[in-house]
Amino acid sequence: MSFPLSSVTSDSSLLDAHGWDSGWASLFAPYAAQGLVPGRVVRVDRGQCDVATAEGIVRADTAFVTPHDPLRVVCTGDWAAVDPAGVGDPRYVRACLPRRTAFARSTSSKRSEGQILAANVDHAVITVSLAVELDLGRIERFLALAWESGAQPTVVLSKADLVPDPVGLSYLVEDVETVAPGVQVVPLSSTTGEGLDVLSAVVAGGTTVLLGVSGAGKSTLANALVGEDVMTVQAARDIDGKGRHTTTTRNLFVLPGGGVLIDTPGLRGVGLWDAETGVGQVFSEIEELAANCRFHDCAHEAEPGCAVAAAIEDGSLPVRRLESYRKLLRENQRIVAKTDARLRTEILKDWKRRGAEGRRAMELKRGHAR
Ligand SMILES: Nc1nc2c(ncn2[C@@H]2O[C@H](COP(=O)(O)OP(=O)(O)OP(=O)(O)O)[C@@H](O)[C@H]2O)c(=O)[nH]1
Ligand SMILES: [Mg+2]
Ligand SMILES: [Zn+2]
Repeated sequence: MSFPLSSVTSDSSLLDAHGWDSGWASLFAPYAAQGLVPGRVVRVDRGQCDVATAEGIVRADTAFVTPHDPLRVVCTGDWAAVDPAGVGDPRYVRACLPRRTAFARSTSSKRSEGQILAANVDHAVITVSLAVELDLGRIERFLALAWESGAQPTVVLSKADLVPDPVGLSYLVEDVETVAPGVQVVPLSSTTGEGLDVLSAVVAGGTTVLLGVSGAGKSTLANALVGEDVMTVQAARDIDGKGRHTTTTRNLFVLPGGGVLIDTPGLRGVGLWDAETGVGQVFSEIEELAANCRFHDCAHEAEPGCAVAAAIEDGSLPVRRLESYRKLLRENQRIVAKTDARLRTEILKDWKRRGAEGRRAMELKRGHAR
Protein backbone atom coordinates (compact mmCIF):
# COMPACT_ATOMS: atom_id res chain seq x y z
CA MET A 1 0.00 0.00 0.00
CA SER A 2 1.39 3.43 -0.81
CA PHE A 3 0.21 6.85 0.25
CA PRO A 4 0.13 9.69 -2.29
CA LEU A 5 2.10 12.61 -0.87
CA SER A 6 -0.94 14.90 -0.84
CA SER A 7 -2.83 12.61 1.52
CA VAL A 8 0.01 12.21 3.98
CA THR A 9 -0.80 13.72 7.30
CA SER A 10 1.70 13.44 10.11
CA ASP A 11 0.07 12.70 13.43
CA SER A 12 2.46 11.85 16.23
CA SER A 13 -0.45 10.76 18.44
CA LEU A 14 -0.59 7.63 16.25
CA LEU A 15 3.02 6.88 17.22
CA ASP A 16 2.30 7.61 20.89
CA ALA A 17 -0.65 5.22 20.83
CA HIS A 18 1.74 2.51 19.64
CA GLY A 19 4.08 3.08 22.60
CA TRP A 20 6.51 5.72 21.29
CA ASP A 21 8.33 7.52 24.10
CA SER A 22 11.35 9.75 24.70
CA GLY A 23 13.63 6.69 25.04
CA TRP A 24 12.73 5.46 21.55
CA ALA A 25 12.95 9.02 20.22
CA SER A 26 16.54 9.43 21.40
CA LEU A 27 17.55 6.03 19.98
CA PHE A 28 15.94 7.09 16.72
CA ALA A 29 17.71 10.46 16.47
CA PRO A 30 20.51 9.29 14.11
CA TYR A 31 17.91 7.79 11.73
CA ALA A 32 15.80 10.96 11.87
CA ALA A 33 18.94 12.82 10.84
CA GLN A 34 19.04 10.62 7.71
CA GLY A 35 15.46 11.60 6.88
CA LEU A 36 13.96 8.22 7.88
CA VAL A 37 10.64 7.99 9.69
CA PRO A 38 9.91 5.90 12.82
CA GLY A 39 7.18 3.31 13.09
CA ARG A 40 6.17 0.18 14.95
CA VAL A 41 5.97 -3.13 13.11
CA VAL A 42 2.37 -4.33 13.47
CA ARG A 43 2.59 -7.41 11.24
CA VAL A 44 5.22 -9.31 9.27
CA ASP A 45 4.57 -11.29 6.10
CA ARG A 46 7.04 -12.99 3.83
CA GLY A 47 9.57 -10.28 2.98
CA GLN A 48 7.26 -7.40 3.85
CA CYS A 49 5.73 -5.83 6.91
CA ASP A 50 3.12 -3.29 7.97
CA VAL A 51 4.53 -0.43 10.00
CA ALA A 52 2.44 2.02 12.03
CA THR A 53 3.96 5.46 11.44
CA ALA A 54 2.73 8.99 12.18
CA GLU A 55 1.19 9.02 8.68
CA GLY A 56 -0.69 5.73 9.18
CA ILE A 57 0.06 2.10 8.32
CA VAL A 58 2.81 1.83 5.72
CA ARG A 59 3.78 -1.31 3.79
CA ALA A 60 7.54 -1.79 3.80
CA ASP A 61 10.04 -4.27 2.43
CA THR A 62 12.28 -6.03 4.97
CA ALA A 63 15.14 -7.03 2.65
CA PHE A 64 17.61 -4.79 4.52
CA VAL A 65 16.73 -6.16 7.95
CA THR A 66 16.85 -9.89 7.25
CA PRO A 67 20.12 -11.05 8.80
CA HIS A 68 21.17 -14.71 8.98
CA ASP A 69 20.67 -14.74 12.73
CA PRO A 70 16.95 -15.58 13.18
CA LEU A 71 16.97 -13.81 16.54
CA ARG A 72 17.64 -10.52 14.75
CA VAL A 73 15.02 -10.81 12.03
CA VAL A 74 12.41 -8.02 12.16
CA CYS A 75 9.43 -9.02 14.29
CA THR A 76 6.03 -7.68 15.32
CA GLY A 77 6.58 -5.13 18.07
CA ASP A 78 9.92 -3.88 16.74
CA TRP A 79 10.52 -0.16 16.24
CA ALA A 80 11.71 0.45 12.70
CA ALA A 81 13.34 3.20 10.64
CA VAL A 82 11.45 3.39 7.34
CA ASP A 83 12.00 5.32 4.10
CA PRO A 84 10.07 8.61 4.07
CA ALA A 85 6.94 8.97 1.92
CA GLY A 86 7.43 9.58 -1.78
CA VAL A 87 10.67 7.61 -2.30
CA GLY A 88 9.06 4.70 -4.10
CA ASP A 89 6.94 1.65 -3.66
CA PRO A 90 7.65 -0.40 -1.68
CA ARG A 91 9.44 1.63 0.90
CA TYR A 92 12.14 -0.17 2.89
CA VAL A 93 12.76 -0.80 6.56
CA ARG A 94 16.36 0.43 6.89
CA ALA A 95 17.00 -0.54 10.51
CA CYS A 96 15.37 -1.70 13.72
CA LEU A 97 15.98 -0.11 17.09
CA PRO A 98 17.55 -2.32 19.77
CA ARG A 99 14.85 -4.27 21.63
CA ARG A 100 14.00 -3.67 25.27
CA THR A 101 12.63 -7.18 25.63
CA ALA A 102 12.21 -10.13 23.28
CA PHE A 103 10.20 -13.31 23.64
CA ALA A 104 12.33 -16.13 22.21
CA ARG A 105 11.81 -19.87 21.95
CA SER A 106 13.68 -22.65 20.20
CA THR A 107 11.72 -23.73 17.15
CA SER A 108 12.32 -27.46 17.36
CA SER A 109 14.41 -29.83 19.35
CA LYS A 110 16.22 -31.16 16.27
CA ARG A 111 17.48 -27.90 14.87
CA SER A 112 18.57 -25.72 17.72
CA GLU A 113 17.37 -22.46 16.29
CA GLY A 114 15.88 -19.55 18.17
CA GLN A 115 12.85 -17.60 17.04
CA ILE A 116 11.57 -14.27 18.31
CA LEU A 117 7.82 -14.38 18.89
CA ALA A 118 7.33 -10.74 19.86
CA ALA A 119 9.55 -7.75 20.58
CA ASN A 120 9.37 -4.95 23.13
CA VAL A 121 6.75 -6.63 25.28
CA ASP A 122 5.90 -5.59 28.86
CA HIS A 123 3.24 -8.17 29.71
CA ALA A 124 3.06 -11.77 28.53
CA VAL A 125 -0.45 -13.20 28.90
CA ILE A 126 -0.23 -16.98 28.84
CA THR A 127 -3.65 -18.18 27.76
CA VAL A 128 -4.64 -21.63 29.02
CA SER A 129 -8.00 -23.18 28.11
CA LEU A 130 -10.12 -24.69 30.85
CA ALA A 131 -11.91 -26.76 28.18
CA VAL A 132 -9.08 -29.29 28.31
CA GLU A 133 -7.14 -30.80 31.20
CA LEU A 134 -4.55 -28.48 32.76
CA ASP A 135 -0.96 -29.21 31.75
CA LEU A 136 1.08 -27.67 34.57
CA GLY A 137 4.40 -28.58 32.94
CA ARG A 138 3.48 -26.62 29.84
CA ILE A 139 2.45 -23.61 31.93
CA GLU A 140 5.85 -23.73 33.69
CA ARG A 141 7.56 -23.80 30.30
CA PHE A 142 5.64 -20.76 29.01
CA LEU A 143 6.38 -18.95 32.27
CA ALA A 144 10.11 -19.65 31.99
CA LEU A 145 10.18 -18.10 28.51
CA ALA A 146 8.09 -15.15 29.67
CA TRP A 147 10.32 -14.34 32.66
CA GLU A 148 13.41 -14.78 30.51
CA SER A 149 12.07 -12.29 27.95
CA GLY A 150 11.98 -9.54 30.55
CA ALA A 151 8.17 -9.25 30.43
CA GLN A 152 5.88 -9.71 33.44
CA PRO A 153 3.79 -12.86 32.93
CA THR A 154 0.08 -13.24 33.72
CA VAL A 155 -1.81 -16.52 33.34
CA VAL A 156 -5.34 -16.32 31.92
CA LEU A 157 -7.48 -19.41 32.47
CA SER A 158 -9.79 -18.99 29.48
CA LYS A 159 -13.27 -20.42 28.81
CA ALA A 160 -14.09 -20.24 32.54
CA ASP A 161 -17.78 -20.45 31.56
CA LEU A 162 -17.17 -24.15 30.87
CA VAL A 163 -16.44 -24.69 34.59
CA PRO A 164 -19.77 -23.64 36.12
CA ASP A 165 -18.92 -24.91 39.62
CA PRO A 166 -17.22 -22.00 41.46
CA VAL A 167 -15.49 -24.31 43.98
CA GLY A 168 -14.07 -26.43 41.15
CA LEU A 169 -12.88 -23.27 39.43
CA SER A 170 -11.14 -21.98 42.55
CA TYR A 171 -9.25 -25.30 42.88
CA LEU A 172 -8.05 -24.98 39.29
CA VAL A 173 -6.88 -21.43 39.96
CA GLU A 174 -5.04 -22.60 43.09
CA ASP A 175 -3.32 -25.41 41.18
CA VAL A 176 -1.99 -22.94 38.65
CA GLU A 177 -0.98 -20.45 41.36
CA THR A 178 1.26 -23.08 42.97
CA VAL A 179 3.28 -23.36 39.74
CA ALA A 180 3.36 -19.61 39.16
CA PRO A 181 4.91 -17.74 42.11
CA GLY A 182 4.75 -13.98 41.60
CA VAL A 183 2.24 -14.32 38.76
CA GLN A 184 -1.40 -13.20 38.71
CA VAL A 185 -3.78 -15.99 37.64
CA VAL A 186 -7.04 -14.70 36.11
CA PRO A 187 -10.00 -16.99 35.37
CA LEU A 188 -11.71 -15.43 32.37
CA SER A 189 -14.52 -16.00 29.91
CA SER A 190 -14.72 -14.08 26.68
CA THR A 191 -18.27 -15.44 26.38
CA THR A 192 -19.67 -14.06 29.65
CA GLY A 193 -17.12 -11.28 30.16
CA GLU A 194 -16.05 -12.66 33.54
CA GLY A 195 -12.52 -11.55 34.42
CA LEU A 196 -12.24 -9.18 31.45
CA ASP A 197 -12.10 -6.14 33.75
CA VAL A 198 -9.18 -7.67 35.69
CA LEU A 199 -7.23 -8.34 32.51
CA SER A 200 -8.12 -4.97 30.98
CA ALA A 201 -6.40 -3.32 33.95
CA VAL A 202 -3.27 -5.46 33.41
CA VAL A 203 -3.01 -4.59 29.70
CA ALA A 204 -3.99 -0.91 29.97
CA GLY A 205 -0.39 0.31 29.71
CA GLY A 206 2.59 -0.90 27.70
CA THR A 207 2.67 -3.78 25.24
CA THR A 208 0.99 -7.13 25.91
CA VAL A 209 1.45 -10.37 23.97
CA LEU A 210 -1.09 -13.21 24.01
CA LEU A 211 0.59 -16.62 24.00
CA GLY A 212 -0.69 -20.17 24.18
CA VAL A 213 -1.51 -23.28 22.20
CA SER A 214 -3.92 -23.22 19.27
CA GLY A 215 -7.57 -23.05 20.28
CA ALA A 216 -6.86 -21.55 23.73
CA GLY A 217 -9.02 -18.56 22.85
CA LYS A 218 -6.34 -15.90 22.25
CA SER A 219 -7.98 -14.26 19.25
CA THR A 220 -11.41 -14.34 20.89
CA LEU A 221 -9.82 -12.56 23.84
CA ALA A 222 -8.05 -10.10 21.52
CA ASN A 223 -11.41 -9.21 19.96
CA ALA A 224 -12.95 -8.74 23.41
CA LEU A 225 -10.09 -6.48 24.57
CA VAL A 226 -9.95 -4.43 21.36
CA GLY A 227 -13.75 -4.17 21.35
CA GLU A 228 -14.24 -5.23 17.74
CA ASP A 229 -13.64 -8.31 15.61
CA VAL A 230 -10.10 -7.64 14.48
CA MET A 231 -9.11 -11.33 14.43
CA THR A 232 -10.73 -14.40 12.87
CA VAL A 233 -11.83 -17.11 15.29
CA GLN A 234 -12.61 -20.75 14.49
CA ALA A 235 -14.15 -23.49 16.59
CA ALA A 236 -11.70 -25.97 18.05
CA ARG A 237 -11.99 -29.54 16.73
CA ASP A 238 -14.78 -31.42 18.47
CA ILE A 239 -12.96 -34.71 18.87
CA ASP A 240 -9.85 -33.67 20.78
CA GLY A 241 -10.55 -30.05 21.68
CA LYS A 242 -7.38 -29.02 19.83
CA GLY A 243 -7.22 -25.84 17.80
CA ARG A 244 -7.01 -25.43 14.05
CA HIS A 245 -4.13 -22.95 13.92
CA THR A 246 -6.48 -20.22 12.79
CA THR A 247 -4.10 -17.32 13.39
CA THR A 248 -1.00 -17.46 11.21
CA THR A 249 0.67 -14.07 11.70
CA ARG A 250 1.52 -11.96 14.73
CA ASN A 251 -0.69 -8.88 14.75
CA LEU A 252 -0.41 -5.75 16.84
CA PHE A 253 -3.42 -3.60 17.84
CA VAL A 254 -3.93 -0.43 19.83
CA LEU A 255 -6.30 -0.97 22.77
CA PRO A 256 -9.14 1.49 23.37
CA GLY A 257 -8.11 2.05 27.01
CA GLY A 258 -4.44 2.61 26.11
CA GLY A 259 -1.72 0.04 25.62
CA VAL A 260 -0.94 -2.24 22.73
CA LEU A 261 -1.86 -5.90 22.17
CA ILE A 262 -0.11 -8.57 20.06
CA ASP A 263 -2.06 -11.71 19.10
CA THR A 264 0.11 -14.65 18.04
CA PRO A 265 -0.41 -17.99 16.29
CA GLY A 266 -0.89 -20.97 18.59
CA LEU A 267 2.40 -22.66 19.45
CA ARG A 268 2.84 -26.41 18.94
CA GLY A 269 5.99 -26.64 20.98
CA VAL A 270 7.56 -24.21 23.38
CA GLY A 271 11.20 -25.18 23.53
CA LEU A 272 13.30 -23.23 25.98
CA TRP A 273 15.84 -20.85 24.52
CA ASP A 274 18.71 -20.01 26.86
CA ALA A 275 16.25 -19.46 29.68
CA GLU A 276 18.14 -20.36 32.85
CA THR A 277 17.18 -17.15 34.65
CA GLY A 278 13.57 -17.63 33.60
CA VAL A 279 13.51 -21.21 34.89
CA GLY A 280 14.91 -19.97 38.20
CA GLN A 281 12.09 -17.44 38.47
CA VAL A 282 9.36 -20.00 37.74
CA PHE A 283 10.72 -22.21 40.51
CA SER A 284 11.70 -19.40 42.87
CA GLU A 285 10.40 -21.28 45.93
CA ILE A 286 12.83 -24.15 45.18
CA GLU A 287 15.72 -21.73 44.74
CA GLU A 288 14.80 -20.08 48.06
CA LEU A 289 14.73 -23.47 49.79
CA ALA A 290 18.08 -24.41 48.23
CA ALA A 291 19.67 -21.35 49.82
CA ASN A 292 19.08 -23.11 53.18
CA CYS A 293 20.69 -26.43 52.21
CA ARG A 294 23.79 -27.24 54.27
CA PHE A 295 26.00 -27.56 51.19
CA HIS A 296 25.82 -24.67 48.79
CA ASP A 297 26.31 -27.01 45.81
CA CYS A 298 23.63 -29.41 47.14
CA ALA A 299 22.04 -31.48 44.36
CA HIS A 300 19.03 -32.26 46.59
CA GLU A 301 19.59 -35.98 46.02
CA ALA A 302 20.49 -37.49 49.42
CA GLU A 303 22.76 -34.91 51.00
CA PRO A 304 22.44 -34.31 54.74
CA GLY A 305 20.81 -31.01 55.75
CA CYS A 306 18.98 -30.65 52.43
CA ALA A 307 16.15 -28.11 52.79
CA VAL A 308 14.57 -29.13 49.47
CA ALA A 309 14.35 -32.80 50.53
CA ALA A 310 12.89 -31.68 53.87
CA ALA A 311 10.18 -29.69 52.06
CA ILE A 312 9.32 -32.73 49.93
CA GLU A 313 9.23 -34.81 53.11
CA ASP A 314 6.80 -32.50 54.93
CA GLY A 315 4.66 -32.15 51.80
CA SER A 316 5.15 -28.41 51.30
CA LEU A 317 6.97 -29.00 47.97
CA PRO A 318 5.32 -31.37 45.45
CA VAL A 319 7.70 -33.95 43.94
CA ARG A 320 6.28 -33.11 40.49
CA ARG A 321 7.52 -29.57 40.94
CA LEU A 322 11.11 -30.59 41.72
CA GLU A 323 11.14 -33.04 38.82
CA SER A 324 9.81 -30.41 36.46
CA TYR A 325 12.47 -27.94 37.63
CA ARG A 326 15.22 -30.48 36.98
CA LYS A 327 13.81 -31.39 33.59
CA LEU A 328 13.66 -27.79 32.37
CA LEU A 329 17.17 -27.03 33.68
CA ARG A 330 18.54 -30.10 31.86
CA GLU A 331 16.70 -29.21 28.67
CA ASN A 332 18.04 -25.69 28.83
CA GLN A 333 21.61 -26.90 29.31
CA ARG A 334 21.23 -29.15 26.27
CA ILE A 335 19.97 -26.26 24.13
CA VAL A 336 22.78 -23.98 25.24
CA ALA A 337 25.42 -26.65 24.55
CA LYS A 338 23.91 -27.41 21.14
CA THR A 339 23.80 -23.74 20.20
CA ASP A 340 27.43 -23.32 21.13
CA ALA A 341 28.30 -26.36 19.02
CA ARG A 342 26.24 -25.04 16.11
CA LEU A 343 27.92 -21.65 16.31
CA ARG A 344 31.33 -23.32 16.23
CA THR A 345 30.33 -25.39 13.18
CA GLU A 346 29.04 -22.30 11.42
CA ILE A 347 32.22 -20.35 12.08
CA LEU A 348 34.24 -23.29 10.74
CA LYS A 349 32.01 -23.56 7.65
CA ASP A 350 32.33 -19.85 6.98
CA TRP A 351 36.10 -20.08 7.33
CA LYS A 352 36.25 -23.04 4.91
CA ARG A 353 33.93 -21.27 2.43
CA ARG A 354 36.13 -18.22 2.44
CA GLY A 355 39.17 -20.41 1.98
CA ALA A 356 37.53 -22.07 -1.03
CA GLU A 357 36.50 -18.70 -2.48
CA GLY A 358 40.03 -17.44 -2.03
CA ARG A 359 41.43 -20.47 -3.84
CA ARG A 360 38.90 -20.11 -6.65
CA ALA A 361 39.81 -16.44 -7.06
CA MET A 362 43.47 -17.41 -7.24
CA GLU A 363 42.78 -20.09 -9.84
CA LEU A 364 40.75 -17.65 -11.93
CA LYS A 365 43.57 -15.15 -11.81
CA ARG A 366 46.05 -17.79 -12.85
CA GLY A 367 43.65 -18.91 -15.58
CA HIS A 368 43.51 -15.37 -16.92
CA ALA A 369 47.26 -14.99 -16.65
CA ARG A 370 47.81 -18.07 -18.72
N1 LIG B 1 -16.96 -21.46 25.78
C1 LIG B 1 -16.01 -20.60 25.40
N2 LIG B 1 -15.40 -20.76 24.21
C2 LIG B 1 -14.47 -19.87 23.87
C3 LIG B 1 -14.09 -18.80 24.71
N3 LIG B 1 -13.08 -18.11 24.10
C4 LIG B 1 -12.86 -18.73 22.91
N4 LIG B 1 -13.68 -19.78 22.76
C5 LIG B 1 -13.77 -20.69 21.59
O1 LIG B 1 -12.53 -21.37 21.40
C6 LIG B 1 -12.30 -21.61 20.00
C7 LIG B 1 -10.92 -21.16 19.60
O2 LIG B 1 -10.83 -19.76 19.80
P1 LIG B 1 -9.69 -18.84 19.12
O3 LIG B 1 -9.84 -17.48 19.73
O4 LIG B 1 -9.71 -18.94 17.65
O5 LIG B 1 -8.36 -19.53 19.66
P2 LIG B 1 -6.85 -19.10 19.37
O6 LIG B 1 -6.12 -19.30 20.64
O7 LIG B 1 -6.79 -17.75 18.77
O8 LIG B 1 -6.39 -20.21 18.31
P3 LIG B 1 -5.20 -20.09 17.20
O9 LIG B 1 -5.42 -18.84 16.42
O10 LIG B 1 -5.39 -21.32 16.36
O11 LIG B 1 -3.92 -20.10 17.95
C8 LIG B 1 -13.44 -20.89 19.29
O12 LIG B 1 -14.43 -21.83 18.98
C9 LIG B 1 -13.93 -19.90 20.31
O13 LIG B 1 -15.29 -19.56 20.11
C10 LIG B 1 -14.75 -18.65 25.96
O14 LIG B 1 -14.50 -17.75 26.76
N5 LIG B 1 -15.71 -19.58 26.25
MG1 LIG C 1 -5.96 -17.05 17.01
ZN1 LIG D 1 19.48 -29.57 48.90
